[in-house]
Amino acid sequence: MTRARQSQVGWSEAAADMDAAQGGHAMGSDGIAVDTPDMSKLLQQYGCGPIRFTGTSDALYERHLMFDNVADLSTLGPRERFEAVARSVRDVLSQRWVLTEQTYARQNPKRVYYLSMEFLVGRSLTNNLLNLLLDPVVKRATADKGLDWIAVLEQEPDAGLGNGGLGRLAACFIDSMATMQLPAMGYGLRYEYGIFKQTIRDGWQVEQPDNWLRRPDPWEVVRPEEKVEVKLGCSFEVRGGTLGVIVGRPSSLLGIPYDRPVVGYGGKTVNTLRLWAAAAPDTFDFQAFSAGDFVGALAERLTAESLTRVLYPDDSTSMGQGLRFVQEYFLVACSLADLVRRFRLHNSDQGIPNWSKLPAKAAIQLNDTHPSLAVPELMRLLLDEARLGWDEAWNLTRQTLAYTNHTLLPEALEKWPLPWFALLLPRHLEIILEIDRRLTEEVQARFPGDDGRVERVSLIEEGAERKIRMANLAIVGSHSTNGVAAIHSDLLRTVTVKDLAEMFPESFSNKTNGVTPRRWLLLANPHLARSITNAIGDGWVTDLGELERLKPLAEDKGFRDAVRTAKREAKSRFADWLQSTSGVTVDPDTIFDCQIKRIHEYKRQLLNALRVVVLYNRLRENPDLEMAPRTFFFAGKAAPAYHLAKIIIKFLNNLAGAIDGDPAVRGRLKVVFLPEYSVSLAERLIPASDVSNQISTAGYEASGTSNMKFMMNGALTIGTRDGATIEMAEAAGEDNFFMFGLTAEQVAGSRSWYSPHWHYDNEPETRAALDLIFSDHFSRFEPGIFEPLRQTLLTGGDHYMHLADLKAYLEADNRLLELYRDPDEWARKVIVNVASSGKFSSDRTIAEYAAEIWDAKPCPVP
Ligand code: 26V
Repeated sequence: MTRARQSQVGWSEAAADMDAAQGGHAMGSDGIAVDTPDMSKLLQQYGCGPIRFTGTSDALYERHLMFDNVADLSTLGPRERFEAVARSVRDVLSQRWVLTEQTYARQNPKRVYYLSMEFLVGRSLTNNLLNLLLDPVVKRATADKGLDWIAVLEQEPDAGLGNGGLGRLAACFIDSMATMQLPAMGYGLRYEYGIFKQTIRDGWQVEQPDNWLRRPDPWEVVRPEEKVEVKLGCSFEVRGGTLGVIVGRPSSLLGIPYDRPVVGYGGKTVNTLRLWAAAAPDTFDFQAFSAGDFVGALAERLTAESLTRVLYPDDSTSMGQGLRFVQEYFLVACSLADLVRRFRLHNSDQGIPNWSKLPAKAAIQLNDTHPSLAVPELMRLLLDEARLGWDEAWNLTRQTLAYTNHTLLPEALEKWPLPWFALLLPRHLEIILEIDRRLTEEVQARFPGDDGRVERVSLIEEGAERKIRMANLAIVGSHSTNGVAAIHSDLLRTVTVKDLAEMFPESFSNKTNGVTPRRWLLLANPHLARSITNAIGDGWVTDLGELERLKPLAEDKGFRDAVRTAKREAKSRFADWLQSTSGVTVDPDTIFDCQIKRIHEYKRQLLNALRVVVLYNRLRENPDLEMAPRTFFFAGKAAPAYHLAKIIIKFLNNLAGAIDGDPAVRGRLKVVFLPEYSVSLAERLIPASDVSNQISTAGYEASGTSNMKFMMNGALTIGTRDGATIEMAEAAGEDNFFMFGLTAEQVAGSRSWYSPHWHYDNEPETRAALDLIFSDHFSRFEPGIFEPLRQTLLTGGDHYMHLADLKAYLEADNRLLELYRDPDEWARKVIVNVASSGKFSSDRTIAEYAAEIWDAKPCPVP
């Protein structure tokens, strides 16, 4: 027994006893011990030198376990152990975190501020360990000590502070910015309830609240001393249980910052994700209270505190949108107050801020229009507080702000009723109207007589209720507007906001999305990552272009075998996990064919389902048909008010049930709907996938990002020419992709004459599949429930053109199955795909933003 080991015997005996009693969930009594030589070296590197690490009884972990809980250790379970581990990791990174901010304060570089209503970060423990390079050390230590590491990791809830791609992109971006040592900060909201938990009951989606902060979150650091005040033009009160507005009586809210560390790979830079929580100001109306109006006195406090209670699902177009509007302003007001305070601190001469330096010291990126109130808010600060003239304020505002568009869907483009501005933000309305007046003047001067253009460019949409067009506001008020994939940026510029693009051509650019290879390859797929590193070294982790060097290895049998083995490993791992957590059995020797993303008509999960029904029909008709056995995985959440999306989920579940119950196809086809799609589920499933479905109606998916994750992880893509999938196919070569279907141009061009009925009448397999659905084959005990599918696919005109693409999809699918019969050829294509995925690292994307939009440079922390 080592000295360290001896020293901790005593206090930990009780824990060991408890572990034995729990039946083998043996928690090493010393948890993540810090007594190994590597560990102390690393700790020194992270600046933890002054803390004494003489033995495991001194270990951070043990101290946290004991003193944070002040409890008998034998009563503590995996949750407390997770918290203690996470707090220890936070301790390890904290000096580096402080040093990062000190460095920025000293060097005063231009800072990047990423404003986003969503940050879908998922779990942090494994990611932080990985980026701190502590992963191997901790693994060894926990293995030595018999800690049930998996059980500990499973205690961490996903931080689900986003709906989908837009929120996950923000999370990948802050990882890349920290890794690239950019002085950057994420600003968002600290929702108490993230995206709802999805369960499936009788095939239907049921939403449950995601109270992810029920237990204390070990990562966040609350900084009450940096609170900010946010002023609104009206007050709120609760009357008879409903929220009422008191017009003309201004009120204020407090924004309390909660900081989370963002550890760059290598642990050199630790940036901050600052999430704001709303609170009532520290005033209490004692007069009202003593007069007996207890409810009235508390109402304001309650309404203030509910502002950041929940993340809005992205379909809630009407219901409760007023609160969303205030949330957006709250994010903007808190973040701008905070960054302006920082600016003043570092850029003043004898207490007088040098405002002309603002664009040289701050780049503010608006993640979609959600934070586009930043335009009038920054104007307000510069006009009313800094007392600048309009022209100077306007130039500084435009030079500091930049806007990213993430969707062309008209129903997703934000427009807020003008009366809401009048009520809540009267000064902002004044500013917006003045921006609009000047804009109109400019359009009239440049395009005399073109009234249509004036109307289209205007920040105000006329109608029964006048509305502010937030995209127009963001474009006009910033120096840069970008889309997120080449095709998307082109459509944005030439169709969606054509007139504005003609006025400000130099503002428009493309920045194709990317994903962080740390989380999505190194962490999620250790087997493949190891094979890659064995082949080309580990430079790819921070320079994904290095993967290019794998290309020649497509001809190397040894490497093909390694890649195949890694995939098999990941599939078994997934199958075991699925079996143990849900009782569902899947066979890793079948093709894993996946479509995982939010459920939306334009993403066409229904097209995929139709493909499955056709294959099912083929097998029923011809039982001897040779067809490689397949498992089709679906996962995704439907926005709670999106009725048809929920029917699609029900259909997928019924399809799964009917196929499971049909002996004719048993062992050959299986459909699995995985509930509760999340970052963590994606991390499990993507490495195990053979086939990635990216089949949106061309022109509708701005970019997609799961497409990139699949490619990096050695899945082959079957997809339409949409979003970034186009660029992925270009990078790998179309012969290594399975592309099919109408192009965006063809979709737009055939709208007027397209008839889904034609396909029903003329394509026997299409017709048979639809007939089977409408015969209630998949709804025997619920006749008629899929009638809405007939409406959307047939009688309603099939807006998303499922039937137009079905035949081509099946042909591409055939080519894919043909390839599968030749394992060597399949492995070759997999390798070429992985090797060609380098472009889709978010490091590349961030390098482009930094160089072309922000003019931001790394600021290394010594
Ligand atoms: C919002 C709404 C709101 C109203 C109803 C329909 C609807 C549909 C979608 C959305 C989300 C819009 C923003 C968004 O999440 N865009 C996604 O951004 C990703 C990151 O750039 C990109 O990869 C996805 O293609 C894009 O859909």
